Amino acid sequence: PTNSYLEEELSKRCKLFRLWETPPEKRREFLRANAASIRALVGNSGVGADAEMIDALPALEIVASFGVGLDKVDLAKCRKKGIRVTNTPDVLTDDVADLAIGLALATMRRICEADRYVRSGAWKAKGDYKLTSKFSGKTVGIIGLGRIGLAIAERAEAFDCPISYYSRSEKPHTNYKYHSSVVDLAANCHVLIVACALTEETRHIVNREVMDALGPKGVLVNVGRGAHVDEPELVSALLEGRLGGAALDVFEQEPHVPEQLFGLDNVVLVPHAGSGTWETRKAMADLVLGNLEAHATNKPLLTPVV
Ligand code: 8YV
Repeated sequence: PTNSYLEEELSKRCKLFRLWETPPEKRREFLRANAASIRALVGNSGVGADAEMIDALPALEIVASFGVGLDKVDLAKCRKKGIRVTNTPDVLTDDVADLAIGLALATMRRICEADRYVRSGAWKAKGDYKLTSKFSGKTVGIIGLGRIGLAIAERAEAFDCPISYYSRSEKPHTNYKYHSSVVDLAANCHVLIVACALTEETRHIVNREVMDALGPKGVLVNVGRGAHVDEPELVSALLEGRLGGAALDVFEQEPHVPEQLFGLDNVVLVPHAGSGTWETRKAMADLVLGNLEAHATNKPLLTPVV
C-alpha cells in the first residue's frame, strides 16, 4: 500500500504481509513462504495481481485495489478462479478531474515556468514575463467519458470551453460533441485530455497520428495511464515542436520519466499524484478496508468489480 493510514488500519485487523518492503528479487521467495496464509491482496497502480501473482497465491480470495484503475489486475483470471476484485471508484474523481484542469492551466499559462522565473531572480533582472495562451473558451477534447472524464467536462464547462469526446460509443444524455475517432477528436480540439481506462484497445491510443492532429498549438494532458501515450513519439513531437505542450501525471515506466522532457518549458510533470490528497487517500483506504471487512463477514462488497 505505502499509505500509512491504510497500513496501520490493516495491521490492526489482519496479519499484514508487507510485500512492498521486500526487495523485488526476494518477492517470489517471500510469496512462496507465506502463500498458504495470504487470503487477500491489496494492490495499487504499481503492483496488482497479474497471472503470476495469482498462481503464486492459491489461498487468495480477494484483490482489493487501492485505486480505480484495474490494468494491473488479471480480471479474467480472477473471474475464472472465483477471486473477488474491488477498486476505489468515485472517491477520487474530484481530485483527478481537478488536477486535469490544473495541468491544462499550468501548461497554457506556463505557471511552473513563471514560478521558476520569479524564484531565479529573472523578473528583476529581465523584466516582465512572456505572454502565454488563454485556457477559457478553448475546445477541450476528452478521451473516455466515464466518471473522471465527465467530471473534467463539467469543470471545463465552467471555463466556457466547448467539450468534445471520444469513447467506444456515443453517450446518451450529454450535449458534448462525440467523435468516433481519436484522430478526429484531436484535430478538432485545443486541449486533449486522456481520462479512460487502460486496456488492450486503449494502449497507445495517443500515437503519432493523434499528436500530429493535435498539432503545434495543441496541448496533451494525461491523467490516465502512461501507456495510453506512445512516450518516445511524444518526446519527439515535443522536441520537434509538432505538439504545443504536454502535462503528464503518468508515465510508461514509472518512476522513470524521459529526461529529454526536463528541459522543456511547455511541459509540466507530476509524479502520478492525481488522487494524492489527504482527503481522497483516506477515503480510498476506507473503501479498501470496507471491502475487505464485507468480504470477511460475508456481506455484499461495497465496490465490486468481479
Ligand atoms: C493510484 C490510480 O491508485 O486510482 C488509480 O487508478 O492510479 C491512483 O489513484 C494511487 O496512486 C495508488 O497507487
